Amino acid sequence: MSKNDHSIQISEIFEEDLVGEQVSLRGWVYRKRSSGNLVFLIVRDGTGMIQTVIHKDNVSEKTFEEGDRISIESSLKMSGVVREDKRAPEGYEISVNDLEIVGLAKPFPITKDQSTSFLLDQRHLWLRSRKLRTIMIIRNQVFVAAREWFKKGGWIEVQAPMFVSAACEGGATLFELNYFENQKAYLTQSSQLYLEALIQAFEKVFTIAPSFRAEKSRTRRHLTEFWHLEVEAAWSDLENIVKVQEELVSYIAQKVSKRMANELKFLGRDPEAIYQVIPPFERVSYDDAIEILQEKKIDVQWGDDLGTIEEKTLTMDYDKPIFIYNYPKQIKAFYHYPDPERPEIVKCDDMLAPEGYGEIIGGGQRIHDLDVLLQRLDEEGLNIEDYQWYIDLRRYGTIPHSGFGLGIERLIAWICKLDHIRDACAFPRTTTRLYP
Ligand code: NSS
Repeated sequence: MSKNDHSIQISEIFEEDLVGEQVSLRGWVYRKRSSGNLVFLIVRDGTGMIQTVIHKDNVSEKTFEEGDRISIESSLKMSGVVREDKRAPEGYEISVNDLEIVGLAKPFPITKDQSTSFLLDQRHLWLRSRKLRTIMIIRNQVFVAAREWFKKGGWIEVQAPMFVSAACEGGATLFELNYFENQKAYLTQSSQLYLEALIQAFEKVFTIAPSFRAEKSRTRRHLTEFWHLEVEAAWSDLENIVKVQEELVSYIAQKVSKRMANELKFLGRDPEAIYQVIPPFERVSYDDAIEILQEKKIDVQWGDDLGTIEEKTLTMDYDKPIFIYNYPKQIKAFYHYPDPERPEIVKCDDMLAPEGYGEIIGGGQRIHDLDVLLQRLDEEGLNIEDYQWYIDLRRYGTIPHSGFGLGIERLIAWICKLDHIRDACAFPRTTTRLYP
């Protein structure tokens, strides 16, 4: 490679005027086509794709041979001159004058029309596909936008442990493992209980971390390992935390729709529809939700949990998320704050995304009274010893507080209009998938 080359990333070709300039780039072969004296390579790097052409008359014999034998997904370094070319997919082309194969690829196993399970087995390679790269780049913007929103509001980012000694969301979905000296440990289902400790030092905290659920349910919206954005705020009640939820989700939706408009379009999602996700979101009490469902002839009684069909029916007439609030105590975890005027319900909320995507957030106000908490733990048959540190928080300067957890993959599945939650993350973990 010549020393004076301007080394670039592909996106720079579209952003800067480099026509006529000699450039060098590194990447992978996405597509290849040859005809006589010409080899066309579509080259991909971390920022984009560009058509390149190797003309036998313009290069050394060795370079042409390299171009001729290079295979799909081989890695390469090349130099050439940027040309404007209306026929090239992106309007630019590189006329190659030097090429070096870095890693010659074996015949790439992924071709057209392969089964979902084959593609999942080849996930480590399939991540190079346009669809998955597009989703992952949007996913990145979801993280970026979320952190921006928290930064603007003065929230503190914290981290909780992944190994825990007790359940947050009930024993049925706990992953158990052997810790040292015959101790049992579990993989965390939620960082919430730890965030409740941290707010007593920092007041407004959030974390973005994996959570684990041994969910037997094989659905389009359950993973066994998912990324969980969790928020906890001191001096905060249900209405307060509901506002935080709608502002956060709206901010992410607006930023992603603006910054990732082309990517969303490629996935079949109209960015404008996501841009319109602006507060306030409709608030429907659980009581009303049951009535609405019964009117729509759904077989559901007060006290039942809301499943996929119920959530889909409730959100059918909306094009942005809605809240269902104040669920019956018996279908919610022990930590929810019972309404003092109606102790059979708790001050909690779920945010449901439209178009059948369903619950993307679960949250609410927490019990801050020591005796009420002890009573709820007892009612749920939980071992008080396992929760002593958590109970302590009510002994030393307790405060009203609330929080929530947002499932990152569920949010992405809805924003990107995906058929299945597993495509919202790079290496999905489900009941039947642990490889690659
Ligand atoms: O069980 S949640 O409804 N609530 C909690 O875990 C609270 N402890 C969070 C908190 O208040 N800090 O889960 C919260 C969200 C839920 O709305 C989903 O969006 C997501 O976490 N979630 C999942 N996503 C993917 N797969 C599975 N299995 C899953 N379970 C929950």
